[in-house]
Amino acid sequence: MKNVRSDDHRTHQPQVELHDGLLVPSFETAERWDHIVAALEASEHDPPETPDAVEPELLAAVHTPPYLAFLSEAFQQWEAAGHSTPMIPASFAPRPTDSPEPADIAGRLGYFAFAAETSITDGTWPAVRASAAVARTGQKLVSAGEPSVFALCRPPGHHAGPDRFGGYCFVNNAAVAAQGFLDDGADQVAVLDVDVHHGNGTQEIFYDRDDVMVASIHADPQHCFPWFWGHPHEQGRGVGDGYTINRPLLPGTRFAEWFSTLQDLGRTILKAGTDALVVSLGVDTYAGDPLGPFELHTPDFAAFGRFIGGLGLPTLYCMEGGYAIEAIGTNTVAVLDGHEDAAQ
Ligand code: SP5
Ligand code: ZN
Repeated sequence: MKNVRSDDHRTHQPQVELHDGLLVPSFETAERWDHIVAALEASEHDPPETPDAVEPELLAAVHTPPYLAFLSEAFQQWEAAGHSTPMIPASFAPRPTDSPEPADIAGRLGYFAFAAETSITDGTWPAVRASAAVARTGQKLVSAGEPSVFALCRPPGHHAGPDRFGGYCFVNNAAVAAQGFLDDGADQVAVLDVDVHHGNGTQEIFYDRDDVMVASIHADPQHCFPWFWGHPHEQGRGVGDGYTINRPLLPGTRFAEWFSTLQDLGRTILKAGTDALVVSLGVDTYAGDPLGPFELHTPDFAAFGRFIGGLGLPTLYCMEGGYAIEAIGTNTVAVLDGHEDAAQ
């Protein structure tokens, strides 16, 4: 399977995150990307494709212009205010809000954030743009006839909503790809989100729409981040009613139950007349993951990939989470190899 990746992710170097009341070393690191690349290279995957820049208009189709302006200039405004520390939001706007966007950078930071574990640093914005470009380039390859492509996005994207960052995500790469499929001729797209955390950002971006189905299987938000989204009653709104599907499962869930739920989502996606599939591929469902309470093992990832390959849909995988650093590459490549086995 072709893969798309960019070294430009490396400028995003979050040092610390707020975790259980302490600033600890970031879980989301450049090293995650290195381990995935090492596993790709060890298993004879195609040499990488490098991305073309992502069109600003496409970013603006899934995010608001004020939010994109904030991301692009945040760290410079922070420095101009005399800071050199990472930007960590500490105050949050109610939603909905009638408040205008604050002028002060600390206020802007909270206005466009929903969680405090994610920091913005000097090189965040170029890395975020490169990550979206990786997704867009992968999507264009699939739209041009490549049966399946892996977009090695970093930072991840599925928690990023129209105008909020959090959960290590800034621009929603999967949403960029889904919108890109539509722009390039698809009528009906599905995003299948298998990261252990609910993809609240993707859900919010497409909540009112019937051209992108968003289906997510994740740890029950009663027990797991992002806490406030991902319940079964969240089903979409207006013409989008029925096009958001949430299947939360309890902490401790093992492969058998996870997979039967997933098969159900796969059938629903096929029935919707899907032309192209975006898989938000988090491997933080792994039993050894420090941030996910599910109990999947490496062979389970291969079985998952075989199932997706068997759906026979043009498929783009976008990398999301996965924090068991020693296993992230093996598990990710197990999915891709499983897919190729089934698709042949
Ligand atoms: C893309 C992605 O996987 N983002 C995940 C972001 C998770 N951030 C917050 C995690 C909070 C975990 N708290 C667990 C407490 C265990 N003692
Ligand atoms: Zn996750």
